[in-house]
Amino acid sequence: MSNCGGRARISGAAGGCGAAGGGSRGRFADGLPEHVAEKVKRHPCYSEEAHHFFARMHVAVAPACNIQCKYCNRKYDCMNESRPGVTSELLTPEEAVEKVLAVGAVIRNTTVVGIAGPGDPLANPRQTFRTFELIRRAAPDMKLCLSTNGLALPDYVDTIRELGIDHVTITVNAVDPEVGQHIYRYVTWKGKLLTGLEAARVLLERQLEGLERLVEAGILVKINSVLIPGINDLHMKEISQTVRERGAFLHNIMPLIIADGSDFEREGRRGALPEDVAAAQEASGAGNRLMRHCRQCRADAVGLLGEDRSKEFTKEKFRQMSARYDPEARRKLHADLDRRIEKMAASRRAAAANLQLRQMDGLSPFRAAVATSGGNKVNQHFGHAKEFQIYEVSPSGIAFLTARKVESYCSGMEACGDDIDRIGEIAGMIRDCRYVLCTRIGPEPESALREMGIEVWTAYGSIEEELVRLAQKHAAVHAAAEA
Ligand code: CLF
Ligand code: SF4
Repeated sequence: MSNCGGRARISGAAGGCGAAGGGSRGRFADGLPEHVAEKVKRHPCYSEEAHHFFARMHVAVAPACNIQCKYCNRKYDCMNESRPGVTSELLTPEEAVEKVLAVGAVIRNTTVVGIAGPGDPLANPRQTFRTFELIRRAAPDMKLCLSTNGLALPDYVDTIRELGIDHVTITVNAVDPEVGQHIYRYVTWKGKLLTGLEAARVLLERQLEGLERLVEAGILVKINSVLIPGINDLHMKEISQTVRERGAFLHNIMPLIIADGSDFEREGRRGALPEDVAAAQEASGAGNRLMRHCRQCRADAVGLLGEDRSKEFTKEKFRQMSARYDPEARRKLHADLDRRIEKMAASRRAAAANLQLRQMDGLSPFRAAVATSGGNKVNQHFGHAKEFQIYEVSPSGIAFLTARKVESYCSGMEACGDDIDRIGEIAGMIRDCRYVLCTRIGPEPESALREMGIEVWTAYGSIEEELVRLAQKHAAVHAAAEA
């Protein structure tokens, strides 16, 4: 398995790779066995590089849940993989397959179908497995992915393997029942409602048993952990170590977002901040085995991780779609995207080499926020950006740190009023950055950013190439200031 450097480092010299082993064949070979590399190379959640090009979709077929997390309001989707406050349109297995064929026909770079709710997929085994079975027959080029709280997992490992489900996520928020007892209101187990320590102990035993058995069966397992300030923030390192020892492939530390109507809202708890997550990631020591590009998507998510196209595929809409699911056209596109990932990897290696040269000029490290809608390009107007990808540039390379969602202040449909409050909120989200890269920006936001010490770099093109150009300017300015 991969043993590359930390922070999904994009550096040839560091031998680094993406969150799950990078995107190029060479870099897969650096750390991952071939069969594992094959599994992750088109999975946007398991490979940081793949997520720029390949999309996933979720089908919401699983309404029930068998536990009650204190951060969850069950009016909405399961929060172990979803942002709070989102309600998905429930589908039958047959409708789900119809949707998969419609999405796969229109968004041909969709390579993964996940079931992540709206409740727990394994608390709804009939619907979940029937759906996977139908998809496997109708669209065998789709990878199958499952996300669960893990309570029922040991009972279904054989079924998961037999159905060819290659990727499973387990949400593990504690590896000590003393901690877990503060996270779960109850667990329903063998017809009983368990609470407190006993509930947390049973859930943990089942999660770890499920993890070990999946690993034995050769299935890649990702662990999601919801970081809850004051409860498990300092416990993340232990979680990371415990699950890695048992063979988990990847650890994803997700910030708690307080859901309306949840126990945690009533308790007056606060959500996790980007700095809480960064500190936990740093402490976990999981290095490249950390997922840093999760977008906490919806149980009916569609599209690249950074975009949400679910509204284009409501039941009413996908039923009327006539586009044909074309396996050959999909195969060609996927091969083409593989080549673009290769190109991106080469460009990252070149960037790393270039930055090493710049070290002679005294390049001081800096962070940059990139406005992008995917494709590994700077390609968004500042006001249209719905997220910023945060990179750190230093003499040892370019490191992808994380993606931060924002609410864009300009729809592009009409003159945007340069909403100062919204601009301030966005600037606050990227305040640790020295630069922002975007295709264009208005004078108001540019001056608001400058007041915060953030400079604007307008460009259109490869993120690495633009970051290298920016680094050259940054180093020159630095050298002039020193002189
Ligand atoms: Fe979906 Fe999850 Fe599979 Fe991905 S999501 S079931 S592993 S296909 Fe991905 Fe979304 Fe983060 Fe989940 S960005 S919330 S990690
Ligand atoms: Fe909610 Fe998901 Fe927890 Fe169930 S497992 S209570 S649906 S967050």
